[in-house]
Amino acid sequence: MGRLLALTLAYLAYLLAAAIGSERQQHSVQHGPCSYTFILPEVEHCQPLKDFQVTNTLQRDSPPEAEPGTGQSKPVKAQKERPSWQETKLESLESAMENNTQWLQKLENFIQENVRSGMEEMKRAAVHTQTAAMLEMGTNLLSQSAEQTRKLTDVETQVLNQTSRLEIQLLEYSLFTNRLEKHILLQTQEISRLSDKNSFLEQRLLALEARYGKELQGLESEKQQLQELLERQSRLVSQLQGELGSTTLNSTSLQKQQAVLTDTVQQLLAMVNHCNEISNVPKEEPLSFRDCAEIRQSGVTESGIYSIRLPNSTQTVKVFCDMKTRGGGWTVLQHRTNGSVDFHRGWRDYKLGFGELSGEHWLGNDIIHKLTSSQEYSLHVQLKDREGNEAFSQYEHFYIDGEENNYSLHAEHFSGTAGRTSSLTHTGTQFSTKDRDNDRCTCKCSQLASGGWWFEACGPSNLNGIYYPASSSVVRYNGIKWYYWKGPNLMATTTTMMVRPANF
Ligand SMILES: [Ca+2]
Repeated sequence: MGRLLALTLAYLAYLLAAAIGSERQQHSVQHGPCSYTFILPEVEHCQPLKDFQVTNTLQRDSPPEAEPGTGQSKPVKAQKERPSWQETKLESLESAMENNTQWLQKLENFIQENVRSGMEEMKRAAVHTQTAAMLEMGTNLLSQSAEQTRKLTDVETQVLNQTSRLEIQLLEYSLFTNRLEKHILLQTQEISRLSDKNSFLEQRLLALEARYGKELQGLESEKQQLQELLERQSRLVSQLQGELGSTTLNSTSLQKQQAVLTDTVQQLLAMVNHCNEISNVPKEEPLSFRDCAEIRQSGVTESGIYSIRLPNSTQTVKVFCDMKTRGGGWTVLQHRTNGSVDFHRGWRDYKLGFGELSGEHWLGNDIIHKLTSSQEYSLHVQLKDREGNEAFSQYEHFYIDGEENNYSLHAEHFSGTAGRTSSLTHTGTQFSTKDRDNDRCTCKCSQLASGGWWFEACGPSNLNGIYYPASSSVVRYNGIKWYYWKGPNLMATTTTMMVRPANF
């Protein structure tokens, strides 16, 4: 194709040159339907150079057939034959013309073939492209059609389903309506039957009323008589009930009199007991002593129950005074001897005191606080084991705080024979009972060890633990304890805690 284009361009250039030189001498040649015009060189008006040779301005497809010895023989021949140069020129032009004609025919053929083949190729390509586009469009249309068909099918299915549901519902409604109609019919029949029966019964009732009207009147008068009789009987019953009530009252008053008599007898017995007790108790001192020490200092030497007036208070309390131990004058705070009193008690009991002054008792934390905080007191702890061995622990400075500080313990300057180390916990330990846990244990010592005491966690002593008899052989951890004397468990022990002014 490139070559074809070059040839075409060359030919066009030639045609252009011919047009430019149209004023010059032209020669036209008709070849079939085509005509060709040529411009011939005008040699007659110019003097050619020596080395210039006029040649055909047109190029041949192939070089002219070589004539042997043409180059050198031409001038010779010209000289020999001397044909006119125009004839020669004409001949050469004719031959060139022929060559050109042939060349143009070839070119035309070539162009026609190329055009034909190009057109066919273009047609084929166009057909191919169109076919592919058509195929693609067809495919798209098919797929769209399939999609639409599927959607239509879905819609159709839904409509069918809906329709069938509606049909079923309609059927059910019609069945229900039929049943209702039947039921209504039956009810209507029943109502008519009942109304018939009702009218029949009404007629019968009217007949019966007419028939039994007289009998009814008789019965009513009889009923009135019976009512009157019933009222009379009721009045009689009321009278009888009144009589019964008065009889019961008499019985109750008799029972009350009996109870009063019993009380009187008990009071008399109590008075007799009290008189006996008073006769046993030594003569009380005037209520001006603040503790047993003052009573002892007043000359009293017999142990027993005495009244004292608490310091800075008008309150008088009864206490047991030990007038024998180490010079006497001891106010007893606590005493255990036989286990007759339960010491596993709550906060309030330990606050106010409990037990028998002449026997086992706890004087009471409020009294102990008021007494020991009024001046400096010593504490004496007297112990006796089940074999009768005695020992003591003494604290020269002793007092307890008030309830606001949970009766905290203060006991210092220890001495004595009941262990080389003090069994009382250190200063500041608070008092705990089973219902008031003030110890330093995550447990509740008062519940574990029993009784109320200055438990730390839970500490080496508890003189308010459970009193175990001498026969007990198992070691208990909730019994009476004064650890540094006899270990964790004292049995059948006698204990006494008592205070006396430090300067006694
Ligand atoms: Ca605790």
